[in-house]
Amino acid sequence: RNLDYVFYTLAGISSIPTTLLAGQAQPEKNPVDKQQPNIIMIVADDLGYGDLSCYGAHRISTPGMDRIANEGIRFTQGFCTAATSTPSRYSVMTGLYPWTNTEAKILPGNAALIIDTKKITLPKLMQQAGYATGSVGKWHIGLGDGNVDWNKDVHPGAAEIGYDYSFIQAATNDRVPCVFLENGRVVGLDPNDPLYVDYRKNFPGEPTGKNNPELLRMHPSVGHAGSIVNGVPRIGFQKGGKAAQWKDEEMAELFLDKAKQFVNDHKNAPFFLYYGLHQPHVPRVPNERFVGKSGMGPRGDVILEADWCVTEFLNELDKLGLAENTIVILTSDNGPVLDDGYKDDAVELVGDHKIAGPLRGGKTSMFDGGTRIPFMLRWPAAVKPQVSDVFVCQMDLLASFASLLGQTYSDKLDSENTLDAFLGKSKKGREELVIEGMFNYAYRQGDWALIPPYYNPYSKEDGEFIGLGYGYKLYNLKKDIGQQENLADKYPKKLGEMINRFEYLKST
Ligand code: NG6
Ligand code: CA
Repeated sequence: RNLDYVFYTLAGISSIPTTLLAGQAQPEKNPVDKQQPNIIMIVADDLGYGDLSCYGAHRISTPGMDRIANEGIRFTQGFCTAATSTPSRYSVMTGLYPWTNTEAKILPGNAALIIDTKKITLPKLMQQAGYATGSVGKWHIGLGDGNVDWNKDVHPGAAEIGYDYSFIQAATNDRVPCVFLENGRVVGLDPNDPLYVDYRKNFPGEPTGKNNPELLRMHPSVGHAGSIVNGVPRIGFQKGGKAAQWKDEEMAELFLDKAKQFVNDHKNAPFFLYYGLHQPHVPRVPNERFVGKSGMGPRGDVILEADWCVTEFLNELDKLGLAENTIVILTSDNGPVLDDGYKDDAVELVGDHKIAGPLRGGKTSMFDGGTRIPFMLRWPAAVKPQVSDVFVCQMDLLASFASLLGQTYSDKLDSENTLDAFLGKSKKGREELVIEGMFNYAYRQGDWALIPPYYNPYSKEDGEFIGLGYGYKLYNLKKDIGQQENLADKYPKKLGEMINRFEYLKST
């Protein structure tokens, strides 16, 4: 592997110092295609733009994640497509906008796989390029056909969309089934104690968060009234499968071990790993080693735990000699939130920590806090450390990696090839993006953001945080990163153009 050559090529330097080529064969026409770096995508769950010290947090220190930023590119305008998990992850996997599939909304744990197994996906693209592919951690894009028997093989799932190996949680930390699936099979299930899952009604005689608060060690603030697993009430009901139930406080290390194992198993061939950290999504139950460590309660503690996982994982790449030619991306599936349904002191102890940094809103929001997320990429062999303010989106990784690996596909996707922006050698990223909030869509074009009128009679706060309300909102992000000054009346022409374009994009 001729890494120096790749570096100069990617940096756009066409004349290569001859010293670098001394004693080496002349590089072929397109050496980047042959380069085949390993690719790892670490996607945290609900991690905010302001949650990392490299993005300006000062009450919390995240040296593990910061290392990726310091040794690679930190994007200040990196976006996901949606302010909640399922639609956001759907876009990463498929390269499609979330509205291309009406099922791409926050899924229950027994929802069917929402990805068309006949179409190209990010992991399939990697397989096509000869990569071994693996998925570890949070999943949340559905499993099975909608009528799953959890005591048998669960298909279609990760394998059918392109993962050779998978060790995953079906949905979220707070949704049943609270078990792991390895290659489509529930791990550690005792055949004499079958597992049943239902989202409509409880199983007779089973305790729930609603009826048995005395059994809880963490209490809900809203919802989360279903089955109790590991002392924590969840969404939905499950029965049986006791031996397979997860322990929240062991989950981080377990996912880390599986991620490390996958890398070890494939250290001699190119691989793609999608590593879904489960933090800081609720319920926030850190390992005891992190309890109280942040001074901000469980939400801060689990961020430190996640950061430790990243540190350990990067150390493993060092140990295996893989760091140099491995692309590591770290990002989040949507913006941050404090109270997301459990009384875990997130609001009380946050102090002056700004979970979304200078951005307005957070998870579920049409303001930037919902979809502008931590986004960094490290590839020592080819990418110079830098901070980039180029507008990039996770959905574009599919087309961009296709370009990097010399792959093609016949499906028409929303994913755009912005490879040069991802690698820090171009200032040209995305020009526009439609953004999905929990309730509706917003539109970003250049420095401008448009939030169309939507009104929710049930919530007073939605205007402040989510962006609901009467009338159009128009912001200039460059001058007003916190989206405080609505310029809709001041720039009617700009507003009209943005509305037309937004309506057009949504209708195609
Ligand atoms: C909401 C849950 C929230 C979280 C979210 C999904 C309640 C009251 N709220 O419905 O706790 O689970 O769904 O988060 O139940 S996501 O990051 O996976 O999209
Ligand atoms: Ca999430």
